[in-house]
Amino acid sequence: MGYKVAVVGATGNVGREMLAILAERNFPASEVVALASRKSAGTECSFGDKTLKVKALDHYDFSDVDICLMSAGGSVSKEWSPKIGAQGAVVIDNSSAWRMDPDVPLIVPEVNADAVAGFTKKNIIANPNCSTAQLVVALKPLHDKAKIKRVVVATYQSVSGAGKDAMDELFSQTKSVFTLDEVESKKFPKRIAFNLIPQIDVFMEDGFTKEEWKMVVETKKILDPKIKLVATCVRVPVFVGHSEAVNIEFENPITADEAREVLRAAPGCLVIDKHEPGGYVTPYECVGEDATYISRIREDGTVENGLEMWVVSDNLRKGAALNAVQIAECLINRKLISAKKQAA
Ligand code: 2RA
Repeated sequence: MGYKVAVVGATGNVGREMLAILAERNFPASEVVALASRKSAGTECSFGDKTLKVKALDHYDFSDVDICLMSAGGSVSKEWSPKIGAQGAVVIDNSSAWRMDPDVPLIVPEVNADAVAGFTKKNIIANPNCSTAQLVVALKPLHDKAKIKRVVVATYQSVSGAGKDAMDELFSQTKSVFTLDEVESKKFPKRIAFNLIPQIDVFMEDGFTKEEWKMVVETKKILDPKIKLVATCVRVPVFVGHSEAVNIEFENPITADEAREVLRAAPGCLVIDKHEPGGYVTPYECVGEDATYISRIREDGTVENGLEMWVVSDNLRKGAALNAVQIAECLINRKLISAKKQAA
């Protein structure tokens, strides 16, 4: 028995990663279809060692599709996820369109897998923002151990979070700097090569950006609404891999050693934390990996029950595509969906 899986947005950074991860993990698919806009229809994309012909979303019949992994942006999801869900396919959406909808579960399997059962209301499950996903994977074991009161996080987010064109811009700007050509910025408000931009997404009334707001509201929905969180999200000239400097205040005491111990045992976490040059993870090393890496764990003596840590993960994988595939696996493992077309 296999599941028919559709990947919508198959030609984007995350869509391509979804296809790669479905193949890598031998997902029990009877068929995988790659869908994208009419402009991309007819192009080819990889699915493991196979090549798929990209089909146009706008006339596709989802009536025999079991699972739809969607990474095509919020407006496409707003229009298409209800239609696809109404045809009986479970939509796992990577955009922000449905994350705060009370009838749509927002899921990171290592953190709140039980909530996935709520998908039946709209047949839609939301994937969190990439910077939220890696954060809650690291916070969850610590919250269970010593109850988190407040989190202050600064993120250092790679350009792949802004799409393929943004990666191309970093590449061309970096070259231009060396050839003294004019450095122009289209995908970012200012030049990104050898620079840092303290703005991801649009500014809100209160001076925070939407990316920073997402980290607050999504962490509350996934982990615990009582946790106070404030974020500063920064774009950095790195192609793939988001990094986060995290400061945590707990209700109860917890030492750095105790934190290291619970993190080492926690699902999805990999602690690399030696007090020596190179004894920590950098974005360069996380690319292509599934883990949420935690380094630089240390007590913060400036507050009661304080802790500092460094969290790094591949934003295209755990931050998006891997988490979506893991949600699909969770549905199957918990027997919450069955394949429409049983094996003959
Ligand atoms: C970014 N988290 O990094 C946002 C969306 N992927 O641009």
